Amino acid sequence: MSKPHILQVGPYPEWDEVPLNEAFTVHRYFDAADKARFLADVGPSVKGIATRGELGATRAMIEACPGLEVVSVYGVGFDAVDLAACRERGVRVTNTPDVLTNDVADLGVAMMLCLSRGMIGAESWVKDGSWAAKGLYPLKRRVWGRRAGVLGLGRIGYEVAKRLKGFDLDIAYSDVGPKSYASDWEYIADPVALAARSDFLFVTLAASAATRHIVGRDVIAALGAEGMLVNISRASNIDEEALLEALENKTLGSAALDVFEGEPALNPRFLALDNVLLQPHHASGTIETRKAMGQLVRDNLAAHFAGKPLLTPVL
Ligand code: 8YV
Repeated sequence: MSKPHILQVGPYPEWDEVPLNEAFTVHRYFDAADKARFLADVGPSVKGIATRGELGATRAMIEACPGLEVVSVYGVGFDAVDLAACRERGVRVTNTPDVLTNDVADLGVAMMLCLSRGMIGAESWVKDGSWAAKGLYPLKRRVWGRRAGVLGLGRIGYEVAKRLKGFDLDIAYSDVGPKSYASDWEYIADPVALAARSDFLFVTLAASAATRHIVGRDVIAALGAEGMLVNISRASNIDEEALLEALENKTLGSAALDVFEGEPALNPRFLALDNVLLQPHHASGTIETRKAMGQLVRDNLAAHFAGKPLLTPVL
């Protein structure tokens, strides 16, 4: 039996490339010099798209593949997939929820600890000889006992809150409604009010058109000069211009960010700041989790082409 043709939008680790190529005829979009021409050439044979969370699948890509049946996303976030285009053509969409939840939550909490305690600067202080030459490292801010807000108490937000509880933080959250599984934590519907009572504000919302810039000037102002914003979701959830201005003017204390508009080419203004911790969108980036994500991408494709139910359907 001939192998289904797959359009692979971005690279995967070797341990995923090998089994993907065994099971499918793979067309590597990211290697193509002339993307439009490549799509015109291979599109008619493509039945499935394997993509990454941040790359998704555009309408142009979807429309270039008239026989497309399924899009399998390596990531929980599917905001970069044109769902309307998929719906119009009856294309199924899958993602990789659950397997990455704990790693993403770990990185969010690690960023809070690292930035609050000044660990990056402290290491430089040791390595560049400042400790010996200048003496003690400047004092930083405590984490335990302070107030944390979690904006979006889905799977990842819940795991963040659970971890914060271990650090004796006073936790509140915001979501479309109170959650039955969060009775220990205060529910605050309004993100501005949540920010106003938080020292640390975690953004853990699934991104969509409805959540675009949900963290705007008002939320950032409410978090204030002593507050820290932690984003492990998508850049589109934050008004990045307002964030940069607030960090530059010090009307926001600090920000720990794993995601950026236009990443990996982030706004160079971020690089000049001394009140940020910048990470290269790697909250799910552990070997264990990425192996599980790759497996789930392939299992969803295999299930679809075997006529079986999808494991983790989005559409
Ligand atoms: C991945 C992600 O970094 O799950 C998501 O939505 O953004 C991340 O886990 C990304 O999808 C890998 O390309």
